[in-house]
This record gives sequence, structure tokens and C-alpha cells, in this order.
Amino acid sequence: MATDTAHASSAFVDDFMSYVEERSPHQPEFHQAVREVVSSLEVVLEARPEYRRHRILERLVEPERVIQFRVPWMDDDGDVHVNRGYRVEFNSAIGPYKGGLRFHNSVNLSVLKFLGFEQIFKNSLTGLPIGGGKGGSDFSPSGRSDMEVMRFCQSFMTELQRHIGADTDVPAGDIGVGGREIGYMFGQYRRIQNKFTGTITGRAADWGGSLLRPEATGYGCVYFAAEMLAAKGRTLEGMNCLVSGSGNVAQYTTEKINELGGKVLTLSDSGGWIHDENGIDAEKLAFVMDLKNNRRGRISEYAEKFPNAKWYPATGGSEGNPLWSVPADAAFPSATQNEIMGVDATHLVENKIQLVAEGANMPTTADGQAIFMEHGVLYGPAKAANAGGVAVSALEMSQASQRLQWSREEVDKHLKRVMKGIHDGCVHAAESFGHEGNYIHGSNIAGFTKVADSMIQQGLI
Ligand code: NDP
Ligand code: 2IT
Repeated sequence: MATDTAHASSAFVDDFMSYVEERSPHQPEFHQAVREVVSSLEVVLEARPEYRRHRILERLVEPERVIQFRVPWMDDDGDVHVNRGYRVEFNSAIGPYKGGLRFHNSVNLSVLKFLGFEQIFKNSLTGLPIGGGKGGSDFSPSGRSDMEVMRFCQSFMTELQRHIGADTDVPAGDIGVGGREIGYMFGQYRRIQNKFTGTITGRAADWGGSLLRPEATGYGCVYFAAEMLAAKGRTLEGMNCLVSGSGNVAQYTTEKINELGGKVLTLSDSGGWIHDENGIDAEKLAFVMDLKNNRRGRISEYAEKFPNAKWYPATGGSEGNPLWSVPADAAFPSATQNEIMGVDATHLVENKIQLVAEGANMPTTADGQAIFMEHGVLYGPAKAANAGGVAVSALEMSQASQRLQWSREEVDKHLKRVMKGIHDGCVHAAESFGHEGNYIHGSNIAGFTKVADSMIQQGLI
């Protein structure tokens, strides 16, 4: 079982991290993501000295290109605002840069470099030909009118359009970028380029989008959880589940858990969280989807609509998030990075959590991961568990090239196959390097080797 620590510290890891921290100071999220990956790779570099000779790690942590730009826009009162736009084109060894755009006031270069770095390995794990990238802005759509969001998206794309393309770099959604934002950005891209291409994924099904892309991250995460359980001869049936967030990933995670016979007890947003002991069934989920996607309201309204449920304001701080203290069998963090700290992981294992599958990117701190490993929790790390979204984005790129639209069933079949492939690839890689049952090491090693070999084969670039 998974008894080894998440981030075994060693002279090799510490030396490499000193190098990264010196070259890229003040980027704590990026350092965290790199440390996790590098901690898995010492054994691989020992077995394959050519990776050291070719300085693969040093090359991997340096983005191929970082674009930063000014995004000026005007609000409904005629006041001018200036935000910062970014695209981190991290690695294109196995395909065009691929990864989402995040619009949130917490966005900075450290956050986007962590996300872009993770995306390299996640995309490699899917088995599909996509490189790693990420972008976004420190603009939050929350509280803005549709017209303000449109003006922002048009200004953002007026610059971004010159850097992206169907064979170069293909953005998609992430926090704060859903169907509305993708629409405004695609419209502006098409208008400036005078081309209808598959340059952005997550498009609506009527204009080039793939069926099942909205569902893909959440569904894929639950498929991954089901695979981890199946490997132990178990299923999700009857499991009480904690889900955080209430956006795209949380919504479709909830839908698939319900379909597979589990019960979802919680959801959250940045204002607080709800606890519904009776479970968030299909009818209640439909309310949440309308609330969040159409009315853009707060999750507190859930408790007004369904009085058996309780709403608690967000607390934060060192005592942790009380959502993770609700007794349950499985947890699906689906909001944002570092939302499960050591203290939260302790509460989860005290309540005998059996499984954690990460819909969000890097939702668990290094301390939290170590606690899950120590207690033998079935832990599906983000780059494996949430890869279903980008996998269906890659299928959207294929459909765009073919100028065809596949059926929902066809896409779902591919998605299940990809998630099973990722699961089995992680298990195999972990076993091969002496870490049986450890999906952290499994995902990092399996994701890394394909990119590293491709970089060597393509020469020193
Ligand atoms: P959405 O914008 O649809 O939803 C985000 C949810 O998380 C909202 O409920 C939001 O609350 C909450 N949230 C965001 N930031 C914070 C914060 N700092 N503190 C507390 N709550 C927060 O985004 P997605 O569902 O698309 O993304 C959720 C996670 O999944 C992210 O980590 C993303 O990187 C990851 N992911 C997304 C994929 C996709 O296909 N969309 C693919 C793979 C991973 P509020 O509304 O109050 O801001
Ligand atoms: O983190 C992610 O994998 C995403 N936000 C989805 C990226 C994509 O290109 O679909």
C-alpha cells in the first residue's frame, strides 16, 4: 500500500529546488508544483542517466515562451480599467500548447506557471497529442455585467489572438472562464483572423464544440475514482461524498456521483459552503446549475430554497475549512489550489475518508498529501484525476479538424477509455519504480517519461 511520503526530501530534490527558486523567485505555487513532480523523478533519473545529460529537468521548468500583456477595458459607467493578461506556453514537445484560461483576481505568474507546468504531465498522461500551456488574467468576471465581460474578453483576445492557433496553442476554460467567456473570445478571434478554426475548445455544440466537453472534467474525475475503487474490488455505490466548489467541475462531479449511486453532502463557493444531509439529488443539482450558470448567484441561496440544508460562511485560516470535517467516505475537491491543508487532511482521515479524487488543480498541500499517503487513502492527484476535461478538449480539436461532430455516446466512450488508460498507466509506472499504489509517483513518472523522451528525440531546442 501507499506508505511512502508524498514529497520525500533528498539532497537531489533540495538542490534542484534551490536552482528553481533562485531562477524564479517569489513563485510559491510554481515551486510547490515543481517540488511534487521532481520528488517522484530521482529514481527515474537514476535509471535513465540520459535525462540528466540532456538537462531535461532544467529545460522542463523553463517555459518555452511567456507572454504578458495589458488588457484595458471600460466598465458600464464609462470608467477605464487595466488588467494583466498572460499566456504561458510551457512545453510543445508532444503537441500544440493546450490548457485553459483562468480569470480570477488571484491570478499571477506563479499561479499560471504552476498550472502550465502541471498541464504538461496531465496532457501527456491522456495519451493524446497535446503540449502544456495555461493563461488568463487577474480580472474576475464575478459581479460584472455581461457587457463588461464581453468588453474585457474582446480586449483580452485582441492581443492573445496573435499568439494562438489550431496548430500552435489552443486555449480553453478554467476558473472564471465558462461558455459565456469562451463565446466572446472565440467571436473576437474569428472576427480578427477571419477564420473559423478549432483554436479554442469548450465552444458551444452549435459552433464547433464537442458534446460532453462541459461534463468531461467532472465525469472523468468520477470515472477515475471508480477505477481506483474497482482496483480494490469496490464501487461508489452508497458512498457519502464531499464536493467543494459549485462551478463547472463540481456540478458534473455531483451529477456523475449521483448516477453511480453515491450521495453528495456538500458544495461551496468563495462565500461559504452548504451541508445537505439528505444529498444533493438531480432536482437540487438542477437548482444549483441554474443558480450558478444563469443567475450567477451565491451558494447560500441553496439553504434558502432547501431549508433542511445548512449554509456556513467561509472561515479560512489555520483551523481549516469545516467542509472537510463532515464525516464521509470520499472527497472530491473541485474549487481551487491548496483548499485541503494539513489540518483538513487530518480531519478527513480522522473521519476515515477512503478516497480523494482531485477535480481542482493542486487542491491538496504537500502536508495534506503526506497525511493521505501515511493513512493509505486512495488518492487520485489532479494531473491524473481531472485530465478528462483536457482530453475531451483534444477530442474537440480532432472533431474540428475533421469538421464532424461525434455523438455524446462516442465521446463518453473515448473519455472512459482515456481515464482507464491514465489509471492503468499510473499503476504500472508506480509499480515499475517501487511505489505500488502511489498515484502521485505513478502520474508524475508516467507523464514525464513520454515528454522527456520526445524532447531528447527532437534535439536541443
Ligand atoms: P468555475 O469558475 O466554474 O468554478 C470555480 C468554483 O470554485 C466556484 O464555486 C468558485 O466560487 C470556487 N472558487 C474559485 N476560487 C476560489 C477561491 N479562491 N476560494 C474559494 N472558492 C473558490 O471553475 P471550474 O469548475 O472550471 O474549476 C474548478 C477547479 O477545477 C480549478 O482548480 C480548475 O483549475 C480545475 N479544472 C477545471 C477544468 C475544466 O475543464 N473547467 C479541467 C481541469 C481542472 P466563486 O464562484 O465564489 O468564485
Ligand atoms: O486544467 C485543465 O486541464 C483545464 N482547465 C482544461 C484545459 C483544456 O484545454 O481543456
